[in-house]
Amino acid sequence: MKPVRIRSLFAASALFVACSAAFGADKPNVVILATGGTIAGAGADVAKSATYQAAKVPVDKLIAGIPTLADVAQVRGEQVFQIASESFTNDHLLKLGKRVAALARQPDVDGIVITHGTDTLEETAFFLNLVLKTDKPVVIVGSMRPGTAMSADGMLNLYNAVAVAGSKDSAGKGVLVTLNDEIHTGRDVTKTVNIKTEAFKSPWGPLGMIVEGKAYWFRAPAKRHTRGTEFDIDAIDTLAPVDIAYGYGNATPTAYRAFAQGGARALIHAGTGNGSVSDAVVPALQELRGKGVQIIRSSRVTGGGFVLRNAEQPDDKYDWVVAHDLNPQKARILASVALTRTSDTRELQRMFMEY
Ligand code: DAS
Repeated sequence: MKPVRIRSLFAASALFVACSAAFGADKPNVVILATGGTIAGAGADVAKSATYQAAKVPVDKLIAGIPTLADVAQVRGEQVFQIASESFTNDHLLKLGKRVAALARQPDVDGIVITHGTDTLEETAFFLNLVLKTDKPVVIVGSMRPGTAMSADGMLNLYNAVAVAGSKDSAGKGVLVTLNDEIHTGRDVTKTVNIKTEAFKSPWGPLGMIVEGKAYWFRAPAKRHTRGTEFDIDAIDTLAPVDIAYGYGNATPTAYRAFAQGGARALIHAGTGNGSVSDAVVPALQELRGKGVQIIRSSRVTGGGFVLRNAEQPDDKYDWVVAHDLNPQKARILASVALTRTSDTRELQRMFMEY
């Protein structure tokens, strides 16, 4: 059999992509907003799936690397940032959120995908879930391996994210996160493993699965989100500074005082057990509360369960807030958004129970 000349093979696939795009007119319009991360990473050795540089591959190359995207959607890309997500700031969240909101208002946009580093993906997902007033699918995706590594997961994760974002069934479910064939709510999902492709879990389980480009749904979010939110990204120009301090044996008040000194309007206590606070720290938190700093008890124990008000600490007496089932990093996001609307403890507690 005569060997197929690469040129003709390349021409054939280019023709295929062009045709697919042309025939895609009846396909949903999905915009991919790229921010960086491992899904845009590149390494020097196919055998090294954990040694690479994040945030190297531009969005157009990510799209070109998956010709079959044209089977599920008309896709175009925007490079919003090109950073590793551990370097996200509140300003990045606001800029990204405002861009997503603007695109969601466009009648020619059916769904939005955000490619993102995995380290703080859960924070961005919860933030957008809180502030985007849209029913349109917004799907955040990352990968645990760079595209240069064997068994890289980014290509299929991105294909799946586009398929979910282009599906009418995805509408009205809030901000979604898809990796490793699962679909999670941006509210619950968290990174539980730092070096495997099965890295993301939700304490209350995924919403569904995506298999061969088709979404299968098994539950719906129970908390307020997107269309049902009282927060509006277009009315927020600054997020409140909120910091997190860990609880552990031999803990001291130093970090809490330093954060307050640095301007924190709320402190998230990542407590032991049910958000417990060491006797060595309680007086400092009471003093800081007296100076107007909100104290919010979360727990370093994650994976299911929640901090119960007035159980481990007299929250009513101390005028403190409990983060309910939100882990410390998610509690920081909600506090940063909530404090743009109120400093009232009872109102803050309502928000932590409803979102
Ligand atoms: N540093 C990680 C980040 O950008 C890489 C990744 O896993 O995406 O979040």
